[in-house]
Amino acid sequence: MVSGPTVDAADNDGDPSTDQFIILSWLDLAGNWPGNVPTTIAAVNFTTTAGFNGTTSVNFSASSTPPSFVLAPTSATISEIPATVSISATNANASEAGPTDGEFTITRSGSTAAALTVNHTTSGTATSGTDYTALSGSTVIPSGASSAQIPVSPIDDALVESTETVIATLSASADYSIGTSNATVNIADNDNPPIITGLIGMTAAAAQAALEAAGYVVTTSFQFDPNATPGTVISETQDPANRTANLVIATAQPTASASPIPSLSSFGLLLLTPLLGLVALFRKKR
Ligand SMILES: [Ca+2]
Ligand SMILES: [Ca+2]
Ligand SMILES: [Ca+2]
Ligand SMILES: [Ca+2]
Repeated sequence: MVSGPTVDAADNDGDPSTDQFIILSWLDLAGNWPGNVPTTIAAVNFTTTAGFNGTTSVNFSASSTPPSFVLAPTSATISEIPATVSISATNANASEAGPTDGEFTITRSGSTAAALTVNHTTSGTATSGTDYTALSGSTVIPSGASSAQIPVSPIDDALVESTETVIATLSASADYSIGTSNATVNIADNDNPPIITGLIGMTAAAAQAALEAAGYVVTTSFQFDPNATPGTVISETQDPANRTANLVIATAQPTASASPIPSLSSFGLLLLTPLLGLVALFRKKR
């Protein structure tokens, strides 16, 4: 290269500050021609500036040519394809216990020459700033790197909660296109519900509501009980560590009856026994 780059008075791209030129070589065509035409007079590497996307042209011209010679230039085009960025959960299991961080990772395709800022938003059932330290909303993939990590740091509170989600979603930008746009980190809870007392004798609905409000998942089973009002709780178990509770609910005492069934070839006697349910005894008709 003889000289440059030098700011050019031309404006080929709508931005007069960016046009530059370089002088590659002076050739003495009358004397020491370096070889047969076409010939290589220089190899030039172009690097696009950070944030450049799209295409631009490189034009060639000769400041003078000797008689009977012309330069027949063809423009070159430089294209920059925006990186494709994706997000994944490289540790999807965060926990209040510890606390133990989760982690998102943003990766990019293509050149790593320049740093790339990737913007993102958060959603999910976990509350930003309450259940976990709020994410900044933008992450820089440094120059020379093809990925960057985003830690998700749970805040260990005393609330009984279910496992909650943090969803990070990449935001659109002219600087990149988006591949996988979102990922989820789960935050496990570590708080046990208290034992709830006084449930026996309550209605099933009231007892279930009290347990669920405390953080239990409630199952129910049923039992004949001649001494209890149908629909009331007659016994219960609670397992705070597993957040489960089972309510045993009294059902109506069925009316005992016994009748032969003459149209069939057998007759039966139905015995209804409290607590043990329905027992049917049959005897073959002779
Ligand atoms: Ca929460
Ligand atoms: Ca929480
Ligand atoms: Ca906790
Ligand atoms: Ca909690």
